[in-house]
Amino acid sequence: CERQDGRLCRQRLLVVANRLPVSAVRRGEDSWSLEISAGGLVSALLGVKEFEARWIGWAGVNVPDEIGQKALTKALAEKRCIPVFLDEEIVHQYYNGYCNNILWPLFHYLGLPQEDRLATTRSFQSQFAAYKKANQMFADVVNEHYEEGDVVWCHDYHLMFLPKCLKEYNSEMKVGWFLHTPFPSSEIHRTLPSRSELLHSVLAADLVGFHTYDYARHFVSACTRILGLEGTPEGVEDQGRLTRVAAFPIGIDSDRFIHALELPQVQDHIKELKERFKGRKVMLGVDRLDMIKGIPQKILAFEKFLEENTQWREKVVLLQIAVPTRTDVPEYQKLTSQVHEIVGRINGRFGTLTAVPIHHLDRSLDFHALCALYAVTDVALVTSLRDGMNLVSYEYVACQDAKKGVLILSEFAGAAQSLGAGAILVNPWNITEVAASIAQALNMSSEEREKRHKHNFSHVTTHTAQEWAETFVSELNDTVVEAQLRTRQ
Ligand code: ADQ
Repeated sequence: CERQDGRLCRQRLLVVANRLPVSAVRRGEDSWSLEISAGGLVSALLGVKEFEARWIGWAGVNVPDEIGQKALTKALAEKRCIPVFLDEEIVHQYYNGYCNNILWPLFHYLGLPQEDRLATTRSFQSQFAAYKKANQMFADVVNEHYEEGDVVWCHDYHLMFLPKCLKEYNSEMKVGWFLHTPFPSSEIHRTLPSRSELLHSVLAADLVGFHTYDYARHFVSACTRILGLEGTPEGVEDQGRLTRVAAFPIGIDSDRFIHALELPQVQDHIKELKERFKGRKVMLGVDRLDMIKGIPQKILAFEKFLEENTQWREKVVLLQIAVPTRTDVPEYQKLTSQVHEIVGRINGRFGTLTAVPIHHLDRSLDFHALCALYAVTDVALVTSLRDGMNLVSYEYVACQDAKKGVLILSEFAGAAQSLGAGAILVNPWNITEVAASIAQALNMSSEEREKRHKHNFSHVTTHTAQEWAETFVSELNDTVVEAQLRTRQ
C-alpha cells in the first residue's frame, strides 16, 4: 500500500500466540515492569523488514482488577503487544488442562491421560469448553484490533479453535495457522474426543503450516480419514474451498549466535569453561525438562557408554542443562526426581574424588553462558522422543564453526529432516545405539567432523527464522490472492 506522503507502508502482521514474548511484573497498583524475552519467534519477526508485527497473547499473569489491566495494556502497547486477559480458572482448564495435559502429550505420541477414564472424560469436557472459550477471547481481541489488509498469524496447539472464530467475525480476514509441535499420525489424532471439531476449526484458516512434510501429510490424512474430505497436492478441499497445507521448517537467528561468540563476556565464559574441563571431552545436553525431550534415556545411554568404554571414564563429562517447566504438574515433578535419581546413581558408580561424569543443572542459562557452552563442547546430545523441530540442535551448530563438534540427533525430532546429513541420527529409545553413537562421535576423525559440520552450518545459516517468517507470510498473501482469483473465474 502507499501512504499519503507517497512512501510505501509495511503490511501489518498480527501474531497471535498463547504467550506474549514478555515477562510482566507488577510494581504497584498501576505500574508494571516488562522484559522482552528474546525467543526465536521474536528475533524472527524483528528481522523481517516487509511487515510490522504486533503481538496478541496472554501476559502470563492474573490481573483481576481494571486498574491493573489498563496499566498493563498501556505498558505493553509500547512494546507493540496487546494482552488477552485470562482468569485463573480459565488458565487452569484451558492451559494446564486441555493444552498441556491433553494436546501436548497426544501430539507427541504419549497418548491421552488414562489414570481414571471416567474422571478424565468429565474433566475433558469442561477443559474443552474452557479451551473454546479461551480461543474465543483471543478472537475478540484480534477482531478489535484488526484493520483491513492485516495478516493474522495464529500459533500453535493452544489456538486450534482460533481460525474458525476469526473467520466467523470476518470471512475476508487473511488467517494463517502454524503448529510448532509434531502433528501425529491420524491414528493417534482420531483417539481425541474433539478430533473433528478441532480439524474443522483449523481448516477455516487460509494457510496451515507445519515444520515438516510428514506432519503436513498426517494432518491431511486426518482430514481425509476422519472428516471424509478430499486431500489434494495443495491441501484439503471442503465444498469447493481449499485450505492450503504445507511445510515451513523454522530456523534460528543464526547471526545472533555467531556474533555473540565475539563478545568479551562470552569469551570470558569460554576461557573459564576450557580451564574447568581441561583434558576432558565435554558432551552437552540443553533441554526443557519435559518428557518429550528423552532426558532419562539420554543419561542411561551415557551410563551404558561408560560401562562399555572403560578407557573413556574420567576423560569425558556430560553437562546436562535442564530448565524446569510446568513444575506444578505431578508428572513433571516425577520426571525431575527420576532424572536426579539416575544422575546420582551414575555419579556414585563412576565418579572419583577428582571427577564426576555428569553435571546436571536444573536451571535456565542466560544467552551468553549458553553460547559459550555451545562453543566449547565436543558433542551435543539431542535425544527427544518426539520434537516438532528442536532449535537447540540448530543453535549448537551455529556456535560450532571453530570447533566442529558432533551433533547426535534423534530421528524423531523435526530437525532430523534438515540436519540429518551432518548429524549422527539415533533412535533415542535404543540405549545401546545411542551409547555406540557417543563412542562414534568421540572417536570421529577431524576430516569427518569438518565435513558433517559444514553441511549443517550451511543449512542453519541459510534457513533462518527470518526466512521462515517471510516465506510463511508471503505464501499466506499469495494463497488468499489465488483463492480470490479462483472464485472470480
Ligand atoms: P521447545 O520445546 O521449547 O519449542 P526447542 O525448539 O528446543 O524446544 O527450543 C528451546 C529453546 O529454549 C531454545 O532456544 C533453547 O536455547 C532454549 N533453552 C532450552 N533449555 C535452556 C536452558 N537450560 N537455558 C537456556 N535456554 C534454554 C517448541 C517445540 C520445538 C520447536 C520450537 C520452535 O517443542 O520442537 O522447535 O517450539 O518451533
